[in-house]
Amino acid sequence: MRSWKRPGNAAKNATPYAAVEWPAEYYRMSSPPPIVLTFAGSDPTGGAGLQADLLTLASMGCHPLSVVTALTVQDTHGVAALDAVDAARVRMQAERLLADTRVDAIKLGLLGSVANVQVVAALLAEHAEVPVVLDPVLASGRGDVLASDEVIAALRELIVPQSTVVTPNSIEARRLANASSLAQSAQRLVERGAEYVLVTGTHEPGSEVLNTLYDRGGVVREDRWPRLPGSYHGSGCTLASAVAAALANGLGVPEAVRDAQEFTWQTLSSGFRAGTGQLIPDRFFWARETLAGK
Ligand code: PXL
Repeated sequence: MRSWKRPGNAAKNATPYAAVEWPAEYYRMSSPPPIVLTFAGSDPTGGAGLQADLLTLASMGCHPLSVVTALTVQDTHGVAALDAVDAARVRMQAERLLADTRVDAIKLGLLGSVANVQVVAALLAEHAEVPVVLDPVLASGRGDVLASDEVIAALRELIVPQSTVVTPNSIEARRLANASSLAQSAQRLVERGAEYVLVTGTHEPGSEVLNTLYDRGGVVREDRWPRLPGSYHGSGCTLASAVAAALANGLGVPEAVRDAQEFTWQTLSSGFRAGTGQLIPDRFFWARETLAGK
């Protein structure tokens, strides 16, 4: 297993962080970092949503640009309120950034309304060369509803066809594709135009979590992970952002998916209790490990 540690760099060994190796492709000390644009809802807990994306992208050596699509009120127990940002404001935020800054990958999380989905779809069409990772946020891991049937239909029709990788959990895969088996769900999403579909298996039974990457030809890779005992807030956002970060760092999709799973599993196994509810994934586990001399 690849270890996620801060880059070894002899010139920087004076800092307490610098003792260990980091995969070179994730951290180029002398060139500007890859840039990833995320469209996401704010989660004030820092567990999921926009804040999860920013932490993950930064930890994986990218500079994050962000467009806020929704505001939530929540704690580590659940979502108390959700308001979509006005679609014209979403468009303005994104247009300013895209006119000014090169973007190496785009990550989509909670979009909040059909109008926002339409705005994002139009922007993607104008920037078709940029890889797109779609996390189809339909509900939180705890079951809070985060997308209406109309939003789900709009994602299916307008965003899935423009996605490089869609990263549904098994519940989202079935709902997004209107299918019962996971393989059939993935196939339908690919038929709709998604290049790859990564279905995660956290919600399926078993002592291991099976994540499966599909493309037009069927299964591309299967990865099994020991099931962790905790309940985590933000694992899906972390995984999708990690895929986007790895793509922005120049990896192909199967390799990006492998590294993203490994990164995410480590954030979960280092998860911590911030509030009294779900655990928060530690996107900077490697910095704390290094500081602790592990
Ligand atoms: O975990 C999905 C998710 C995404 N985005 C926001 C969220 C959540 C889950 O609660 O609040 C803003």
